[in-house]
Amino acid sequence: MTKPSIHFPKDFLWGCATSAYQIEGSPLADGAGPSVWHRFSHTPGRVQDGDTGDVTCDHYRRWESDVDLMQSLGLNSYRFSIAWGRVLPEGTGRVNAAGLDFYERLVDRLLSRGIQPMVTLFHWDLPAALDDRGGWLNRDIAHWFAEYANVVFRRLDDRVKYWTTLNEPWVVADGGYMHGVLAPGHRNIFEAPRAAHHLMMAHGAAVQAYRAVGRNQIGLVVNIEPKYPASQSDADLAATRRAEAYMNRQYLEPALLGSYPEELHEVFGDACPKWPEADLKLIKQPIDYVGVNYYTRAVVRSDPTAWPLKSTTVKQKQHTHMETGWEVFPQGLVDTLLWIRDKYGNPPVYITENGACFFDPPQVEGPVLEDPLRVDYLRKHITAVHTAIQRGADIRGYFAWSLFDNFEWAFGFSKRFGLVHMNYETLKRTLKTSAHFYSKVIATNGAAL
Ligand code: NCW
Ligand code: CA
Repeated sequence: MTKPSIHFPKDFLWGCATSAYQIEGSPLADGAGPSVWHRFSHTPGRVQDGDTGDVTCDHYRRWESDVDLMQSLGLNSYRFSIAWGRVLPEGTGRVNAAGLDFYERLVDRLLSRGIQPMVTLFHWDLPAALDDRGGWLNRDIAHWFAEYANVVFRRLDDRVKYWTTLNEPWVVADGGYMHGVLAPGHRNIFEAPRAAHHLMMAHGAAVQAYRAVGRNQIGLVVNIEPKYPASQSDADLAATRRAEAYMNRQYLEPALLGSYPEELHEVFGDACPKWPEADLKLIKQPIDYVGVNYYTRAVVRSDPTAWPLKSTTVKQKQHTHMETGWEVFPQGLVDTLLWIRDKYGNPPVYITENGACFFDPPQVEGPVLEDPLRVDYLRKHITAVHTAIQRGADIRGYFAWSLFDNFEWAFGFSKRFGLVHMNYETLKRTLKTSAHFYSKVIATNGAAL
């Protein structure tokens, strides 16, 4: 018996994803203004081993050969982000032509190689000048973001079909304002829900701006980590709902339904603000797709001593874990995609990130680096996407995170997610087995799984 071969819909997008600060390097080149990540990484103690994005993959200078590399892998799409501070060095006001030119050349080269760009406007590198004005804590940021978005739309919407406002607003609010492990490094339960709300207002304002000038598709990218109760006790079930409201529904619900989950009151307590109806109206703009970043799940147990959620994640020892500590759980991707299908009216969905962080075994010899755990991860998760499609979820594309190993935020270069290995001394790019595997999956539209 051979298993029936898998085929994805015609016109399915197969891509890889990256972000500006993680791969570009040259963060201040050609008139760019510094970002909060530039500041944060240059603050001693903030990033592991003192790593910074000053050079990283040097993509800012190697973009041409990097696009050739993507073409050689057979990608039909590529998801990247624009550094706000390259386009508007002070965040608002003066446009830096050289910054826009860089992205325009990149888009043109991608298109000339048959690769559709999917452009993210914000993947965490807020201009430092705006942080000085309060950053995500200042309500005005919705206007600042729409101004920036508008500049980019006017220049590139004739060629870019897929736009994203924000990447993973939860990570910005939680890592940047609640726990302080990501830029700008605040740890304040009163700030986190404000930052989250202003992120969502910025999303809404940018979508609104897009409807005035844009002709194509715009969406929001959220990280979804499905939550499963550790037991059926009332306490564990309630803890699971809290965790899921905080991480997953806090962003999808206002964007798609126009309200915040009730459970946020239990999460934030006295720090839970009440927002004007007009804000929620702004946030709930019709969007063309939902972008889902999926890596792992969490099994949740109630724990009254744990700040701030009063719950903890129970490690599932029977399963493989990534170097980030994340459990490998492909069924969670099926569950997530079916949950979105059912809860939000089956919107078009792109898997905008999915991938694995493992140490690559040392290269013995030859041009290829073996990464069997990553191959296994990709095979199981892409198969999960196919299962969800067969059950009626409207999935339009899949982007592997990441094209190369890169600057993994507070972990610096210690964590590798790439299908292509990066030698940070020589900047040589070497394909891993996972890159070859993914290439075959694309070439056969899934049959090689
Ligand atoms: S949430 C997260 N990631 C990885 C990142 O490379 C990508 O930019 C994100 O969209 C892969 O997918 C998302 N990384 C979280 C980093 C948290 C670091 C916390 C450090 C604590 C010491
Ligand atoms: Ca290092």
